[in-house]
Amino acid sequence: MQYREPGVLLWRGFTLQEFTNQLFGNKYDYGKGRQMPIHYGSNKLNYVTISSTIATQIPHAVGAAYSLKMDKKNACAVTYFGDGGTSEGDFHAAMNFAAVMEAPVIFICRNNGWAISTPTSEQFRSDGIAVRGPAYGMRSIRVDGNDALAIYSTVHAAREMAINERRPILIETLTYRVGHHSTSDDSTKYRPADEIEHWRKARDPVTRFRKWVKKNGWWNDEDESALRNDVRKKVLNAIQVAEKVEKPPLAELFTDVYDHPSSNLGEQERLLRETVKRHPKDYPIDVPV
Ligand SMILES: Cc1ncc(C[n+]2csc(CCOP(=O)(O)OP(=O)(O)O)c2C)c(N)n1
Repeated sequence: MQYREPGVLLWRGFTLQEFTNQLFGNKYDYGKGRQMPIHYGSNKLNYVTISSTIATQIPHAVGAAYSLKMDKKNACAVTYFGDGGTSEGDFHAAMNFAAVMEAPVIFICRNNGWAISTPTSEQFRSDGIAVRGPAYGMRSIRVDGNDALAIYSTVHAAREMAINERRPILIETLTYRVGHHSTSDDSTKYRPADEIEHWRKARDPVTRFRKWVKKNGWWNDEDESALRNDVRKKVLNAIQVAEKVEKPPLAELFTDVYDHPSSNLGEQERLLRETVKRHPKDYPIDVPV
């Protein structure tokens, strides 16, 4: 997973409280407070922890898919990445490995035109990403990434192919990153404001989907404001609960990587405990040692 796919987790049933526990790094966070915010993961929901290190998850997904194939499981792996991720060596190694080993994996590339401030024109000269699939020996589907229904039927078809034929497939979703890359980015510094406004107003995928469900009589303004109020309340409640939960024990900072912690790790733990003891005012008392 990259960092723009919390929707997959929501869809699979990750609760708002589970999201919030991760954001607050409290003792119920499955990552034990050791990751940056938004790095969710769930064993139960088969969702490998988000990786901000661009593209590292792509070969991992191919390995997972190959293992599913060896175990004759009726399942496939799915991995997500941006256009920026395709400029990494990991992407190319993963694509080739998947094609040669015929691993049942769906690669979903979210081509939103920008990798932070780098436009796709400075990243590749190919016609987007979809053409790379056949070059490696796998099929590709290019789809309008702002059309929710088109995405649904594309992924549905891709999953059938990956599982029934036990082969990889690449999906390129064409879209535009209307938001800044992150809260520390100001995208008006490197692209025209009217371009952003055009996509925000004329091409917004939520507006488009809303129009469709309204036209079919499945949704109206009252439904929408009721849903918004309900979700706002649930989010605020989840925050209030999560912020009161104590942090994971300090000892957890040093577990789960090595079977036998190395001597320098032991030294770091000793130094940390000394520091906490020496500066009791600077460390919250709710951190168990
Ligand atoms: C290996 C690595 N190199 C650089 C970065 C810094 N970085 C963070 S996001 C990003 C851009 C990724 O491109 P894309 O997925 O297209 O991004 P977005 O659409 O989110 O802007 C970069 C270069 C990183 N996280 N990891």
